[in-house]
Amino acid sequence: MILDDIRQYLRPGLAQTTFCAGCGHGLILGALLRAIDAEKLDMSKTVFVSGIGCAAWIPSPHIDADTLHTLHGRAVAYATGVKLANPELTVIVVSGDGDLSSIGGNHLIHAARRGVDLTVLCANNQIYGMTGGQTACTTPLGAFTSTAPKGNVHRPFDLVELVRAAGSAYAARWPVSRPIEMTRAIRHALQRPGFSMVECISPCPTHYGRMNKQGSIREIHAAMDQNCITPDQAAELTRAERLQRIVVGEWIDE
Ligand SMILES: Cc1ncc(C[n+]2csc(CCOP(=O)(O)OP(=O)(O)O)c2C)c(N)n1
Ligand code: SF4
Ligand SMILES: [Mg+2]
Repeated sequence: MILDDIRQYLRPGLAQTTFCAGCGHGLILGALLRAIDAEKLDMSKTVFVSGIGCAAWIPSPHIDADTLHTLHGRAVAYATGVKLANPELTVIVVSGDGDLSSIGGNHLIHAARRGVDLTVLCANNQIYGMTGGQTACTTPLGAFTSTAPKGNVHRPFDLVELVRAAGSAYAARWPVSRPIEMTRAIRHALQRPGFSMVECISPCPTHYGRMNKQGSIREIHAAMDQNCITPDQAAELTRAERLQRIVVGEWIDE
């Protein structure tokens, strides 16, 4: 697909994005727009909802459609309201790991439990990027953050397992270094009625990368790619070992 095809979805007049150089969030925007184009979504009947954080800027201000940039942690609650008010709308939530699974964790699991017809993209950079790189509920064990200078002592949520256990019909996980798979997963999530979540693993070189000495963005992408394993490979590992890897794929629960 040529760039012009997805440029049509961008809000006119934007000179540049707000993301730092090397941030993965712009790649998630690209994957989302490619999925939207492939699915031929009617932008006049699509609403994008985000909370607060760098990831919340993925849809707003970039996408030329109705966007709700809401309170921190409340994106799923607003999205649920939009869907209930007008069930004909396609409602897409795009927000960060902190926004969706820390402060907003209850909204996420209960929307999954109720099967609210939403497509949720969680941009997981394993940290609170916007506010200075604090530990999140997704930060790996032992990782360095601005609030864990000696290494994080708490194990992270597995967000795919979390929403599946709550009742999500569809969940997927891909890093931004696998844009084709990520785009395909977003398409599948859009096609499926009920609650769907795609966890998009996204580097934050400014905070997480710097604090964990991850090197250049090229090295970060290479390491992310090497860290990916399939669910079959994950089955051979202990939970602690699994949480240090990126288990990629899609999980469909009818
Ligand atoms: C009620 C409330 N608490 C805290 C904040 C401060 N705050 C803004 S964004 C953010 C974390 C964002 O992290 P995440 O959703 O992971 O997005 P990222 O910036 O990492 O992409 C926090 C704690 C806030 N805006 N409102
Ligand atoms: S602080 Fe991190 S998450 Fe935020 S824009 Fe910069 S690289 Fe991206
Ligand atoms: Mg984050």
